[in-house]
Amino acid sequence: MARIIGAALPNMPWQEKPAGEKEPIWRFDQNPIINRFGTRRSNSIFNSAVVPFEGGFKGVFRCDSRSISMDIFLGHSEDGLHWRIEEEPIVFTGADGEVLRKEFRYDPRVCFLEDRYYITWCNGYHGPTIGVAWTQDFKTFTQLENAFLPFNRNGVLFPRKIGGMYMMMSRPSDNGHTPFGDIFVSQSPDMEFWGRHRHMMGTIKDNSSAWQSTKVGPGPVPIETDEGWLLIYHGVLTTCNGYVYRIGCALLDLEQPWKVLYRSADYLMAPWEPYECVGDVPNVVFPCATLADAATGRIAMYYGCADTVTGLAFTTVDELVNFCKAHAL
Ligand code: BMA
Repeated sequence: MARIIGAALPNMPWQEKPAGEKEPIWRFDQNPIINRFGTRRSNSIFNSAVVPFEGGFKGVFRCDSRSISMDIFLGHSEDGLHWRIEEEPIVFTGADGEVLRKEFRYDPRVCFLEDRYYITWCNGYHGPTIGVAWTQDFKTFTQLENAFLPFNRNGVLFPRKIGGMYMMMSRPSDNGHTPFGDIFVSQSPDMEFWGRHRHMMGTIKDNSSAWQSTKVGPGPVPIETDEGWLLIYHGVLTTCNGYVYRIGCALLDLEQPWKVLYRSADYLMAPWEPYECVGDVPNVVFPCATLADAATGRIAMYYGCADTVTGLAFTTVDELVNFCKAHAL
């Protein structure tokens, strides 16, 4: 039995695995939990992050507007299922105006680390790079320096220091729809200066796992387990009709997380349901957050569906660890 190292979260959303279900992860039976009309001006709400906060939940949501501007918005929920999303994007404060300069913001992750919640997102600064900010109360938000030079996407923090350093995964990219991409992990003593970049995980170019042959990118903040860091990530295949985004999982070494212990050859989840196959960008499942209960091993995963709506799926630490090992590359 694998064990989550972390806090108990008895009030997280949960549904038992349906009788007869063969998959290692199962969708909430009322998906999608957030439709495209979550705010007055939204075109789509997807690729979003959720954390427990003061007995309830806070979220940072990617809402694309009716003019198709991309920004991140605060959301509030008692149960993790029903959300009230604010009408105006999050306002950040920061010392240097250059840091606050924004072209666009999307695909947020939220990571509780030490005494605060760090938000990382794809931040437009002469092209996409990784924005970083923190909050302690979800009322004021302090933006720090961008972690990297452009072009980069999918900045995802580890939830504690490792070897005395903060660690962040990212996926260097180009300025467009990037037809390549590997996951790297970088270290920082202070959340500002990032270095010691290590290659973690590349694409699979042979026939053994083609769903992740074009690019891969880290998804939610990794979950610490006694078997290693549990990483849920996305993998992309190029087809004659464009990209298909699927979800896989891997176990990383606890002390040297750029070392992959197990990685699934089979995808964990793929766009199968109509709301995942049809939308503004068809055939996309894109995970950005999990909630986990260390007492029971339950995991709830929030994911964007077809770049249009937000879905929720359930699994357990045992299901994922066994899956990584059973189908290891
Ligand atoms: C990626 C990002 C994601 C998006 C995905 C599929 O490059 O832009 O936000 O979900 O493409 O369109």
